Amino acid sequence: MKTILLTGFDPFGADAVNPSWEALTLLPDQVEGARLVKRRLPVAYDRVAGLLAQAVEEVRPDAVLCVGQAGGRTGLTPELAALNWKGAALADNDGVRYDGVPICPEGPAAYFATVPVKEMVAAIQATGIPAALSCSAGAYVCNSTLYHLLRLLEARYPNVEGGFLHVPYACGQVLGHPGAPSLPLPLIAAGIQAAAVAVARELERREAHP
Ligand code: PCA
Repeated sequence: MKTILLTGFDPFGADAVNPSWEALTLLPDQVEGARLVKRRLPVAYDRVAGLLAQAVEEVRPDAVLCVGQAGGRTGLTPELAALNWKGAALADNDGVRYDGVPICPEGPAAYFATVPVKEMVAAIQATGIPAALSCSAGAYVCNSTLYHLLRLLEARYPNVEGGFLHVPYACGQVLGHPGAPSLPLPLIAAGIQAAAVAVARELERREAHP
């Protein structure tokens, strides 16, 4: 049985909840082909790398899929890559703000996700939930999280797949964001589950045909 580490985030900005974590609490601990281990991360540029490294060391997963909120998106969006860049008008939950600087001055310009992003999109869409490939994770904490994750996996766990899935607002949040698109939380959870199953299938395929 494969193990997939799924992470979600604390709420940030003006929101009282973060659908990435709320949805993970609705997921079972096991899906077709994989055990799911869930962890919650702070929205903190300077702490996510250490916490992720700790979680990977402890869980020893076969794949890591981080999940975060992307308010304004209409569907679930696996991220293609992480850029070596951080900067946003909004400070993180520790009060840290970056103005557009490299995440890791000695690191590469970008890392591609190593989870099967196109298969994840297809698997989510097959459940009737909107999904599309995203070519930019932005420049806030989620992009930094994916960059740190992929850098860690490349250096220390080259057989572990890594990726990121952004999810839209959950319906309950849109009173605070008039006109913004949203999905019911159970559908966001079902989409994340479909993506995790696609990752598990890929892990099995890779094992059968290395
Ligand atoms: N979304 C933010 C950070 C935490 C989250 O859930 C982002 O997209 O960077």
